[in-house]
Amino acid sequence: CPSSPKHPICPSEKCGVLNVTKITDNGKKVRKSWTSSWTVLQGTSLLFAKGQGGGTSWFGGNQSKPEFTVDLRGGSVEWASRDKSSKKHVIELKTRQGTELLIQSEIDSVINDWYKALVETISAHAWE
Ligand code: I3S
Repeated sequence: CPSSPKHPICPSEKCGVLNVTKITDNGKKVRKSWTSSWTVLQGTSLLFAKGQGGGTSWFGGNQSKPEFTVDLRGGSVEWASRDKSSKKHVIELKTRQGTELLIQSEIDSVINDWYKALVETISAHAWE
């Protein structure tokens, strides 16, 4: 995982900056709000920290916590249909808890790698 000057620590298999919005929260539809998030895949958890310009404080250190975490076990991932977003390269992630997220990057190779990583994580833990 490449480190960046703003995020020197990457303790996980995969991390990077992605555009993210929730569309459903525990089964309830919510208004879209795209934000750029530092995203970390750690085991079966996907963690998001809001904002990429927040100085050194980051949840890999000891000062701050992730903004939001989802458990990938029992979830599903697919490429979002055009009615979900007008953006390119959008992944739709659904959790067992009934939260749906859209995850996007303008860079094909970046989003394709995330897609693979999410599919692998979900299928590797399918029986948990
Ligand atoms: O699915 P929608 O409602 O077309 O999503 C768009 C809106 O969330 C829009 O914000 P407001 O209508 O709340 O101002 C966002 O700016 C757009 O990015 C959303 O659409 P895309 O197609 O970019 O996901």
